[in-house]
Amino acid sequence: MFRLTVLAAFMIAIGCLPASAQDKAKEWCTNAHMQQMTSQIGKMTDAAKKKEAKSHLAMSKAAMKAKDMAGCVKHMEQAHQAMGL
Ligand SMILES: [Cu+2]
Repeated sequence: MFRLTVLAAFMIAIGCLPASAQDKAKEWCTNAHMQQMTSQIGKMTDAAKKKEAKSHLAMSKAAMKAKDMAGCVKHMEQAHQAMGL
């Protein structure tokens, strides 16, 4: 029952996002992408931008864990920006 409630809340959170954000959430808000981001940030040479990217990635990860897909996408976009993507 609890699992169902969590799943339902998740579906609602996804459903509230615009279609483009839903696609982004599916692509970015995954453990695989988080790992990819961590390794890419590790290769950055600009210390200030690296720190910025890291902090946005941490917030994106936290949002993902909280099933906050809108927040996850928002912070991921900011992390990408700091990385110059
Ligand atoms: Cu990313």
